[in-house]
Amino acid sequence: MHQVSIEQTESQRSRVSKAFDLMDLDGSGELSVEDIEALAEQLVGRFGFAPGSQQHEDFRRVSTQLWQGVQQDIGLSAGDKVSRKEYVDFYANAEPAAIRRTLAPFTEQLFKLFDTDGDGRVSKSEFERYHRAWGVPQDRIEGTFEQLDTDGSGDLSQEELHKYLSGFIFGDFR
Ligand SMILES: [Ca+2]
Ligand SMILES: [Ca+2]
Ligand SMILES: [Ca+2]
Repeated sequence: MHQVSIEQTESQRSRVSKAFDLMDLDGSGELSVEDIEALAEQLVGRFGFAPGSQQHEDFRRVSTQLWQGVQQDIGLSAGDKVSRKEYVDFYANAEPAAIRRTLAPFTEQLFKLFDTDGDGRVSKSEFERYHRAWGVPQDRIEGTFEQLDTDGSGDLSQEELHKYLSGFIFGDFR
């Protein structure tokens, strides 16, 4: 039993570490506010929203909130950068509720970007549209969608999308 839990911890650490790489856009080995701003620019650009648009501004705001949340979680102050070790040590062991709190404003905003018809659900075609812009192959998009649609409703709720984003940013599907 003990053996298994060590392995789980190790694989969780490696997932969080990969998520860190994804966020550390300039590859400096530390997360800074510049990384988060660049990530926000990149994401919004992929959705096709121009700099200065409302969507762009909203997204910058929630990205800053996400960044502040990460710093608070880890116990740093405003100007500090976040090292890989600090990030992994915290998020590999974080409670899902803590992650949810940190990620919520970001998830809600990103959900609005996905949900282009504003019906409160992300349909498969809304999900595909975004991922095609990243050049993700169709079979992988479909596989991911099926995996995320845990209740099999054929579309994604905010809850289901949250798990996906949580995996990207903090290294696990929760
Ligand atoms: Ca960096
Ligand atoms: Ca929709
Ligand atoms: Ca669903």
